[in-house]
Parts: sequence; C-alpha cells; structure tokens
Amino acid sequence: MATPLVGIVMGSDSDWPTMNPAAEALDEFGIAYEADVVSAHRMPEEMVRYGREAHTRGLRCIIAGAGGAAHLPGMLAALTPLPVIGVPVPLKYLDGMDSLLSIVQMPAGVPVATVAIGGARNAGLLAVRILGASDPGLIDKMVSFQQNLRQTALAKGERVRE
Ligand code: RP5
Repeated sequence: MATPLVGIVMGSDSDWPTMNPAAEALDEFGIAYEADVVSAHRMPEEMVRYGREAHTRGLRCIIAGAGGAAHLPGMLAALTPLPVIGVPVPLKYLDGMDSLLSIVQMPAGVPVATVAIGGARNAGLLAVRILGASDPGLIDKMVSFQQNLRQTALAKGERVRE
C-alpha cells in the first residue's frame, strides 16, 4: 500500500456520501489517500492529534468536510501547515448555507480553500492540482483531463445544434 498523500476527513460517517466523490477523483488520478471520521466537536482530542501529525505522516493535503456548525476544516487549518480544502456538507436544514458560512469565513492567516456546497469532486481535483505543482506526471494527467472536459463540452454543443 502506498503512503497516503491526501487525508479525507469528515465530521461524521453520515458525511461520506457527500465526500466520496473526492475519493473517486483521487482514484482517477492514482493518488493514495486515507479517509477518516474526525469530529471537531465529538472527538476534539483526536482532531488536534490529526491536525498536528498529518504532515509528519507524509500527508501533503487535507480535504475536510463537515455539515452544520462545520468547524472541522478551519480547526485543522489552524493546526496543520498543510493546505486544507473545505467541503461544506449540506444537511436537512438551511441547504448547506450554514456549512458554507462556517467554513469560508476564515480569519486572515489561516486559509481554507473552500469549494461549493457538496463540491467534494472539485475538492479532490484541487488536491490533484496542488500535488501536481511538484509532480510533472500528475500535471500531464491533469492536462489530459482538461482536454477531455473540453471535448465533452464541445460534443454537447454539437448535440444542441443538431
Ligand atoms: C457534523 O454534524 C457532521 O459533519 C455532520 O455533517 C453533522 C451530522 O452528524 P451526524 O449527527 O449525522 O453524526 O458535525
């Protein structure tokens, strides 16, 4: 098993259906990752340990998702020197706006790269780009991916014109 480069963490296992597309994106690019539940509110000691140790374990990026009072991404960003990508998980009420606002309004000095509500696939793709900045092979894969996106969009235009 390759050492995980990306840590996917979430506040509850109920977040996994929303977060799984991040894992799928990493799989598409052959990037090793780990996935864990690390609740900021229910298991704060474990959250602190995760944030302090992540970079020492070989992780290069953290994708953190939570819903409601979504403090996990911001707290991890306070604890780790690694880039943190925040995924607002939509819950039953407020359509995920609570999660978004909890994650996106970070104080200066403690960045979280926040994706759209439920935007875990983009979180995975952003992690690929972060890793690709120091991995030419990965950048080549991203260029191919973007070319495929373009071809798919062009084909949709052709179908509309037919
Ligand atoms: C948050 O509370 C979690 O990230 C999850 O989105 C939400 C609900 O958790 P469960 O009650 O389903 O465990 O901390």
